[in-house]
Amino acid sequence: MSAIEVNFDGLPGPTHNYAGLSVGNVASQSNLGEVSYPRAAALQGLAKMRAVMELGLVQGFLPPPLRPAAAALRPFGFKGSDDEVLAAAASEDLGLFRAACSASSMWRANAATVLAAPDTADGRVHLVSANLAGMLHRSFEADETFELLRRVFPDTDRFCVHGPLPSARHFGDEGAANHMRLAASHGAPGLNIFAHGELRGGAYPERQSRRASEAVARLAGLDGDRTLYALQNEAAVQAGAFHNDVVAVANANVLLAHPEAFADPARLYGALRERLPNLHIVETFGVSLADAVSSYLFNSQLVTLPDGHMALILPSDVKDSAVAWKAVETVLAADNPISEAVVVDVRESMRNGGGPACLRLRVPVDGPARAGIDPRFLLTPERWQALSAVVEAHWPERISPDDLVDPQLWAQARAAHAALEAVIAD
Ligand code: SUG
Repeated sequence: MSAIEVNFDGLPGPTHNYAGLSVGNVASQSNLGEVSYPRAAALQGLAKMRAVMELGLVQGFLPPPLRPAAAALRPFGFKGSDDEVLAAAASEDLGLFRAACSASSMWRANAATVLAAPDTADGRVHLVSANLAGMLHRSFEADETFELLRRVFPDTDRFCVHGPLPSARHFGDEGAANHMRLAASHGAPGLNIFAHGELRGGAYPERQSRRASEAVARLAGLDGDRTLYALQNEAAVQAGAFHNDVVAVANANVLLAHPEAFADPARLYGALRERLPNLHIVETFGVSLADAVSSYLFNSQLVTLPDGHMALILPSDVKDSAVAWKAVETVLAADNPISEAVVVDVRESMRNGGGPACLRLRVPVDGPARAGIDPRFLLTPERWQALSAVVEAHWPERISPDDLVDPQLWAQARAAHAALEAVIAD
């Protein structure tokens, strides 16, 4: 089997809510305090996974960790049973408590940076768990993600799963959201592009540090000649594109990018063209940074279909924006490998700043590596049905901000988590 890419989608967890936790994330901030619909969020996520499977692609999923995370609160001095810990945190430090309730693990593009086997020194796929040090609620995910990835990729002859970098702002690492790979095909040696921020004093935090990207490249043993670092454009970060995957997406030999994504696009594109002669750089014009951030046009998944063409998997919000949809039509009509647009509804995730590309972690594998993935995390129609049934039975229909402190919600979330684990173990 030739090399393919498996998309592992994060399943939105039963505590999905709008607590406005992410400073600099326009959607998260503007939906603060709104009622959320966790069951709909998970079913939308599952429908997207199904749509990708139906394109003939291999689809995986990653379950959410248990939330609220009483364990994450204990280091702050809260004691007693899990309910006692949660109740004390809710009354003494509501912000910390809310961070422990977030279902933000659904955005698995932030789980890890994945380095393809043809690019690494030892020929294994390397996954470097992200520390997500820039946001408190997201930093709680890092160790659990490391554990989960070791479970999903147990074959150490094919995969090397690294723990997160030390958790400090100096090493802020947001995983695959700030990494792109370009190559003649998934199985060919690639160019690894790390898009990073810098402390420039803007109002919104720059989450990915260059030092972290360099450490990731070092850990995987990437070839320095084929590794590029690109500074994100400050205007893009301050417009809400703190993750580069909100303004650019790459697949094989195609890069679709907003003209203002990078601080120095001419230098980056020149370096890429020099190293990859059959590269297509697809730029859109007439879409402002604000349009890009509100529609998440560039947060589409760009995937290679079994017939070799590429499809863009877009959030329905792109269809709602005349200017973004016009850009899609222009891209489809132009001379490039992108021939199809698939529209998915991931509105619950979008309202917290997560589009189709945020929801998935892409893992390039050849035949033996694919066989080394724990099959319980790969979707079949039957497993998809079983997951949907668990969600229907256990995920709360709606959560309003006050519900988060209700012990009944905590009990429901624990039952949902146990039921999901039972399906995985089956
Ligand atoms: O880290 N939202 C996420 C969205 C992540 C988007 N991921 C990518 N672009 N790859 C974040 O800001 C909101 C949670 C809240 O407000 O409750 C949140 O964490």
